[in-house]
Amino acid sequence: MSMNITLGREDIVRLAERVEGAQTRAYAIPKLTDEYPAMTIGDGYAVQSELRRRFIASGHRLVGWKAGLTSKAKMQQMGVNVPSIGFLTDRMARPENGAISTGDLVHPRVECEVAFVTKLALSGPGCTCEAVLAATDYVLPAVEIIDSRFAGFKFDLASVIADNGSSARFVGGGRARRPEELDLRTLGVVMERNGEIVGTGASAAVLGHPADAVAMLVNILAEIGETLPAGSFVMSGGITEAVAVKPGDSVVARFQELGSVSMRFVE
Ligand code: 0L1
Ligand code: MG
Repeated sequence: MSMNITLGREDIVRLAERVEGAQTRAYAIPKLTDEYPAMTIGDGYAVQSELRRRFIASGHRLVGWKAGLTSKAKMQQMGVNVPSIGFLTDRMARPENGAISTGDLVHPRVECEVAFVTKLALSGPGCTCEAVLAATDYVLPAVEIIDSRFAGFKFDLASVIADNGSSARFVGGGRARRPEELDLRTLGVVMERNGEIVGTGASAAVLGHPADAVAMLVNILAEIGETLPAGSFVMSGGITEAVAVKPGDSVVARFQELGSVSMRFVE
């Protein structure tokens, strides 16, 4: 890792256990910097990597990665100024049109994202938008269900990275399309909750181009000593602000050219 890690191994493991407990038993915890005020972004990724190691050791399969906090709207909403990444496992995937339980989540929110599925491996540093597009098999519309484990969604970047970028669930759907058939910068997106429009946006909200967000993700992966294998599922970041959901809500994300993704939330 080329990031600045200040925490010792014991603290990293302790914090990963704390985040894992909050994620798997769905309870809110204070942000980690309350106890470790000098925690760096590198420390956040060290805790996230330990969390990933623990999940994989207990049988979860890594299926891809997510870019987070990639739009101005999200950075403003959350009071941070640098994007982040998190990992995705098979246990977080939910089928399209399905019922998603909220009993095992703290305070879920939904965001519309363009997802990429890769056919070639990518590695940084120096990964570019063009390299991402050349390595992409197809893109599809997706909804990320984020669920910060921090009380009141109050956190800073180091804490949210340790909490795996608030990753909780994700749903891919709609129509898979080849990236060269579309202008990925200008796709319009509408988010509906119970038939009411609760968010609108254009895919350019994500760092100007969703593939730029994926390139950024690959470059951060290089900093933590990882690469993106072929066959990865990558979410490029929320296009609209995140919207809270509760049991009884149904959500439809409509993407121009890519179709829609639906789900409902239950106890
Ligand atoms: O995917 C995201 O942009 C979420 C980043 C983490 C911040 C949050 O919990 O909203
Ligand atoms: Mg997201």
